[in-house]
Amino acid sequence: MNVFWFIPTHGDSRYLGTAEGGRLVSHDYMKQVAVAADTLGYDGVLLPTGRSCEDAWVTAASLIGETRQLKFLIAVRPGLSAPTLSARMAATFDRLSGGRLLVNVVTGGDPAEQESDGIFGTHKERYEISDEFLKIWRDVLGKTHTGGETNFEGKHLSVKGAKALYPPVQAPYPPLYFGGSSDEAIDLAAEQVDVYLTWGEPPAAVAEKIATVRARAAKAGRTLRFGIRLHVIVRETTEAAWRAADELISKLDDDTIEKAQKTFARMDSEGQRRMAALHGGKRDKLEVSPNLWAGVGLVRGGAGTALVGDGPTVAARLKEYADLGIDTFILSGYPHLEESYRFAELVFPLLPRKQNETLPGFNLTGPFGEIVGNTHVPPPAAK
Ligand code: FMN
Repeated sequence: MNVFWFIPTHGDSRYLGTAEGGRLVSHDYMKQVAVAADTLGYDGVLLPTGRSCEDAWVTAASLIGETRQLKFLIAVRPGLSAPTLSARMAATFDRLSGGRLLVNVVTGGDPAEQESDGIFGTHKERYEISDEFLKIWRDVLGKTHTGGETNFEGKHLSVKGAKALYPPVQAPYPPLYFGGSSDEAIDLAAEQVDVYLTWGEPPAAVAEKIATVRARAAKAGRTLRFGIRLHVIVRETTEAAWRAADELISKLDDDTIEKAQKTFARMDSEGQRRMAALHGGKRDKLEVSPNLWAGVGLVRGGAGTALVGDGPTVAARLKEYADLGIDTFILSGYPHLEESYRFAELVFPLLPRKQNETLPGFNLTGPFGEIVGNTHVPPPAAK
């Protein structure tokens, strides 16, 4: 299992839908979250993209020197930048970070936001652009190792004699992750990306999606890996976890929910439609599958579900997804700093994953905990 955390570049909250307990997401704060994820042994962090986020490339670049092993899964919207520029940025980032770049290709699902960025095509046309973008991007980076130029003439994008001179550390290029649930998205994933990501739908729906993507990839002679994006609310007891879920939306009023749902309804993202359909904007039936809670999606776009429970329960639910073929879990919790610790303490020991032995602290002998009476080390925790 690969376990990732999340850099909250669009804000961090203690209670959803209100500024109460909200937190300034400064560079210092993002650094704290990144350093926590790095030292706790998370494999990477996701940085989203969009007009509500601090820029993912700039933010991630500012965190390279603060971290040692953490990978940066940077969201990139094709259409917003030239594929050659994006390829060169990827090569530079991969070189400067010693091979710690992963790219999350996201076409974007809000026409209003896209138009505000000068992208006026339909959903289908946006995916055509993503397809052409990736063909150029992959070819340009591939040729940094072998030499040669890229010539491509597409419906939307064309380049002549394109090249990048400095190869990325990872060959042929940093792994491509991808999120999107529409038919066009699945075709694109099947043909061009390495890891298909889904938001946290119930296991039966995820199983269906995986089967569809696998079958289409097989037609293209390819195999993909799979990942899932979920929030987590984990506490020492399942009762306490459900109380924490209720608290998270305890200051959220109905007007705010309605406003958010109206915005989601104008989007043309199939993935967003599937997320919103889980709760229909109503608070009364938020446990949409055992321990899977859709409360976050009442106001948050995109990833809208959380696994709720004590450590063993959440670990068991994650293993359920793993059994379906998911190997990468991109998690988050509010607030992101404290919850990164909470999840690592309560769930990491229960997951089938290798501890990174190069991490600071790994070789300390422990047991951990403050010395008792200046003399005795505290007894080991009961298992
Ligand atoms: N869209 C963004 O604009 N920015 C993001 O950072 C972003 N991150 C995503 C992360 C995951 C795990 C997934 C599954 C999707 C993400 N998306 C993001 C949504 C994609 O842009 C997707 O292309 C969009 O929902 C429309 O595609 P669809 O109609 O194929 O679902």
